[in-house]
Amino acid sequence: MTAQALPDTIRILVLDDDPFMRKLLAHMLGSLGFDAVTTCDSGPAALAWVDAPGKSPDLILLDLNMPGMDGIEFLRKLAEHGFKGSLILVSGEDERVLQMARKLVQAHRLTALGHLSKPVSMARLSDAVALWRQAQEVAQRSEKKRYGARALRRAITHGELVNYYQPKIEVATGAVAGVETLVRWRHPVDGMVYPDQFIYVAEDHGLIDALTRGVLSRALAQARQWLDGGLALRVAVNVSMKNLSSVDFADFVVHEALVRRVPPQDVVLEVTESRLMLDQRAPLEVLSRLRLKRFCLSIDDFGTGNSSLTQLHAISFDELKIDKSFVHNAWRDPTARAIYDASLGLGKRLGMQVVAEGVEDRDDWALLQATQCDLAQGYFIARPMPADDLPAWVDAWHRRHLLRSQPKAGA
Ligand code: G
Ligand code: G
Ligand code: MN
Repeated sequence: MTAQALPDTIRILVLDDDPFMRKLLAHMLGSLGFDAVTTCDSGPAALAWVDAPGKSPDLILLDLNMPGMDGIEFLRKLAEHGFKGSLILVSGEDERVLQMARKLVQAHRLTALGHLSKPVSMARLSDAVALWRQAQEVAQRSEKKRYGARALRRAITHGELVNYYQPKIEVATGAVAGVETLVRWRHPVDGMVYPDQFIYVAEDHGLIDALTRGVLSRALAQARQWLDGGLALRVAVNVSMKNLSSVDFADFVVHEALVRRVPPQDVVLEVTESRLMLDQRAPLEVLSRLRLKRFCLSIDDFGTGNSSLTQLHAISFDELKIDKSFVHNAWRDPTARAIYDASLGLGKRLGMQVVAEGVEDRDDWALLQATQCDLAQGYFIARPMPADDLPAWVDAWHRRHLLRSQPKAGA
């Protein structure tokens, strides 16, 4: 059952060994307005479509459990064949298996847009396709924005990078404890560009040092300005492992804090291991020296495998940030919850401040309170904002949320 695929219609391929499911899904897609639907009963047949010039599907609905080439093997083949479209996984397997398959899809750098459990309902299918359309639009928008090293270098020297700041809140009291600095690129033509579109460019082209130094200088100057205005905030800056591979990074941080007159205790360095570091000597030296000078070290994205237990063992961190994937929805996702609990317990046991990031709603916040997590960060509290917006935000927040309104120590 092959419909004629017009150039600008959306081509959908349904791969399922079960003829009834093929018919059903094709019929449902038809009634959702998709008429360029191809169905295949085996992986090899589907791959032939993927390879067909001008006929490669935009979206594949993939059944995981098939005889012969199963869905998992098909995923690898798809990646090998350079498939550029998206996937929706369909399976009668349990949630964990589907989640695992989604991880695999990501590992292959394919795009998965949710999964559907059998039996598939019309409403679920409609939701999944709507999600896909949205993602398609986002992808199209960001497609234009692939930046090269030269553009980024220019942006750094022309001062187009600006710092945004996202509050970190003490869960027990509601007090604003500090902020995390998140860099943005105010592109003269494209508008706001986010770090996931240029940090890796900086890392790959030897620009990450210049970028981080700029971010840090601005953040410390800003911290000083807030201090002068009576607002004491710990300021965190993201540092990639690449920054730590040159031993003079420590000197730079020490010098900046000194000239900006910001106490090291109020400067937090959030360290993520962005890729495998073969030589740990320089990072260890830099972090040890900074620790010795009383700067705060934070292990970022904890639990993602980039921030490993080995690092925790080797380096004396003051703070542990549980990755958002184990925080948001952990109250209802038992696997995320187990990882959240373990990370929280580990952090506390090692005497660290534990921060949960990705607190997106009231339920997430309630979990942090119930489990006595130290600090919270996320959209539920505030999105990253320009420096100028922060003092008013802090005022408003404290007026609404400060649970214990006692004067601060030293006040
Ligand atoms: O808001 P968000 O999209 O801002 O940030 C996306 C990612 O980019 C996060 O993982 C964050 O750690 C990283 N990031 C943000 N700002 C910086 C920065 O100044 N330096 C580095 N190395 N990473 C940053
Ligand atoms: O440095 P790190 O990887 O932790 O960067 C934090 C990232 O998470 C930034 O991109 C920031 O914009 C983003 N972020 C902050 N709060 C939330 C949240 O509540 N939900 C989600 N999904 N992302 C968040
Ligand atoms: Mn961070």
